[in-house]
Amino acid sequence: MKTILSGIQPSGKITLGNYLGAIKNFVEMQNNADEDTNIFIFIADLHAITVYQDPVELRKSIKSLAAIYLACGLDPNKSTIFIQSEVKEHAEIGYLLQTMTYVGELERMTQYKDKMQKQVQGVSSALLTYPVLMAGDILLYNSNYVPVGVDQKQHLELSRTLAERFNNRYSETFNVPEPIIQKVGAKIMSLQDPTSKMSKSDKLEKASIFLLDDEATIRKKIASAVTDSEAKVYFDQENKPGISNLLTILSCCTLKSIDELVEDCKDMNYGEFKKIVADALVEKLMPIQQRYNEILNSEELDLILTEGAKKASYFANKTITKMKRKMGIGRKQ
Ligand code: AQP
Repeated sequence: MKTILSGIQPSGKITLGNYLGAIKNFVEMQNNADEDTNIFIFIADLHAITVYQDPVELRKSIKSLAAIYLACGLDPNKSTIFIQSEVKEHAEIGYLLQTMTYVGELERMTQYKDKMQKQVQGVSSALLTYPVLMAGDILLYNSNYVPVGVDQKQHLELSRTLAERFNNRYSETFNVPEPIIQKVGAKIMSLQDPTSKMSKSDKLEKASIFLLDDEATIRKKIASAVTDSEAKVYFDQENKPGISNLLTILSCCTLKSIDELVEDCKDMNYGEFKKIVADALVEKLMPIQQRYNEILNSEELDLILTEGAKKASYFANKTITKMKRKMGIGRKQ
């Protein structure tokens, strides 16, 4: 039996980066998985509150992300889809693992340092301990594989360390999880600053394509994407980050290789090239949006989430009971 697990935070509007770097990958893995594979995909609401979220907006974002998962092709008959906070063992394992994590291991995390810099006041302690909660998410289901974007690699490394530490300190309990990072699309960049990652929390609206952006907005954002002055389409991450990012997006949407696309687009000016990218995005995202609108207010969505939480809780409870027994806390069960 193999287990695959991943999740996304409902911390804002889901971006094209979240889709190409994560959700699209979840769906492919689900569709290629054999009968012997258990897949858990969750909505990481406990992670989202490491920075303040407006409660009304957060609740809307949770439901919206669930509908996006389904609209993108996650199938509740093949994947267990649930909300993290509805499986109470996530918070519990987070604490158990904190007791085995060193402060220094957390203070070195790049994402923590970045977010610290952006937030001048009121940095919560949960922002520091977030990677332990993430390790807990992974170990709770004894996951073997975790599909993530490249920005999560360092956090996944901590999950591996903690799995090994628990196994060595107590006895063999956890698989040591491996990240699955796809070759193209693992880091979609901001359209306005193509040297930094496209992010939900980017304050600049036109830096990100959101999965639910309408056609006109998508076209406008691609048209205003930052490029360079050379006016020649080819891939060079270092010297042409804007064009390289658009080529990556086009490759993910069309499933053509970057080399093939460079050949197709080499005689185009940037205006023509951007139109091709926008067309491909519209073609990819419009059917997803149509399904999203059908699913969002359906009763089915709630039923799927209730069923998912029930199934996830069953596995999570088994792990927590085993951990407590090995750690010597509570009464022996
Ligand atoms: N730009 C990106 N390119 C490729 N993959 C990405 N991911 C995020 N941005 C990109 C992947 O999406 C998954 C879910 O991410 P998350 O919501 O748990 O946290 P994040 O990485 O912090 O995402 P954001 O969009 O940057 O959110 P905020 O702004 O709230 O911090 C992960 O697998 C991630 O790699």
